[in-house]
Amino acid sequence: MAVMNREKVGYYESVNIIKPEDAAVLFKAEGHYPKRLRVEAWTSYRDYRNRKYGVLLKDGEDWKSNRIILNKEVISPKMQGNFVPLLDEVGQDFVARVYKKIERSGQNEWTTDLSHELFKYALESVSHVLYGERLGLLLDYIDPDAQHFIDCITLMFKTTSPMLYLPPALLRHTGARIWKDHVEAWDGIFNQADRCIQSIYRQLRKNPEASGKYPGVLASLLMLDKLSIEDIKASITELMAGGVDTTSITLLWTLYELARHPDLQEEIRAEISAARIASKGDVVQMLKMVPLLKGALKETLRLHPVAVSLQRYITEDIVLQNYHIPAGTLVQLGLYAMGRDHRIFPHPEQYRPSRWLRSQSHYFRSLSFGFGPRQCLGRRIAETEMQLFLIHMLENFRFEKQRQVEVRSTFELILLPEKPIMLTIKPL
Ligand code: HEM
Ligand code: 2DC
Repeated sequence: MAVMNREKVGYYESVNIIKPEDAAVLFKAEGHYPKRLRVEAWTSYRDYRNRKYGVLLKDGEDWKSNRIILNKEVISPKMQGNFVPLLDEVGQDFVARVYKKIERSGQNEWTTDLSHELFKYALESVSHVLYGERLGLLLDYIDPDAQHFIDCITLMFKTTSPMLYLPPALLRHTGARIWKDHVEAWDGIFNQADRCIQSIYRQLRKNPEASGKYPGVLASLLMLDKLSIEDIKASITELMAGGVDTTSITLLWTLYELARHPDLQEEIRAEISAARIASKGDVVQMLKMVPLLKGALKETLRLHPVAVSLQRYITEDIVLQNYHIPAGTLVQLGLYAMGRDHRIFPHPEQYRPSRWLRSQSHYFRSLSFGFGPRQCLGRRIAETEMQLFLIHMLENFRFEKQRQVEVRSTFELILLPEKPIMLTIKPL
């Protein structure tokens, strides 16, 4: 396999790399306003509907000034303490829901494709953090609007990928189905997010004094009064939409791997039990005592990354493998390829969370959430939400898989399992 190559896909040209040493050079040359590949379908929709770009789609100084304010409320370690109780509550409710499903099955176990339940868990979690309120998605009755929102996100991703290679402007003018579906999907996403945002906004106007309780990201941003309402809306919508398929699919892959590795599942369960006892009810403390669990999530994302690649337009000339690459070039780091390269990860086909423990060097190898100031804004929420989910689930259930068939990934803008993953869940 070539270590580096130039390619022209559709209408953009890029240099592709996979080695950690090259990644280090790339990220040193990303400049003050790191810029990734522009997803034209997403910007076209906003231009078409006259909606503002959020932090995902902004660039330059506008991106930086918004991102700095959002960082404080969304990704700073200080916020972890506020998010933990909110996410912990959702995790507990999910466990209760699984017990109910097991009871109803009448067989003391539940065999299922968990993906739809996980979508609801993820949306409930991110909404609790953003709005400080529960949507109630883990109850028996599902709000059709919430279900529609979830379906719209899936459709939005699915319709984006063909448009990476066909200019949306062209599709729009020829009235193509794919563009229409894409617009419908984003309309559904924005309508639902607008409803949630409006409801919090009205409550805040009626009852402006702080109650002492953490009010959620949206209310914090509104009270801070440093971003315009339109900027806040745009980024909150992106956070809400970005918070569903990403974490739910990663959790599904993790349960799949743990079901295939029962001894490892037991080892992580033991780590969790010990951490539960040692932390004496302090959940924030507990999260600092589960390195193998965190390694499992990194290992899942190594083999099953959400983003197939990271990209940057470099702002200065660089040299990679003796090739001179001029400023302005789009450089793509193949995350999926890197995660499966034996020169970078010995025995890459093996799921081995222990390779992420402190004893080893991880120099530019842990890049699933991107890197630097442009890395995933939802990272802290995602990590906390996934860790708490696995803690609660492993404390209560054992996960098994019927046949040992390899499930591969398919590309629908993000990487997804190519077929349903069936798991059997049993009470411990
Ligand atoms: C950006 C991965 C979950 C919101 C990104 C990027 C990656 C990524 C690779 C690009 C980073 C870069 O270019 O360096 C993931 C993974 C997730 C996850 C692996 C979970 C397993 C989430 C969640 C949210 C979210 C839960 C929202 C709560 C965003 C946003 C950006 C982003 C807003 C754009 C940030 C910017 O451009 O400044 N994510 N993500 N992500 N993600 Fe995530
Ligand atoms: C897809 O060639 C493949 O986190 C393209 O939560 C290059 C590319 C560009 C941007 C990447 C995208 C890929 C995959 C999905 C990512 C996206 C940036 C953010 C987005 C990685 C690698 C994602 C899933 C966000 C989505 C938020 C949105 C729904 C509001």
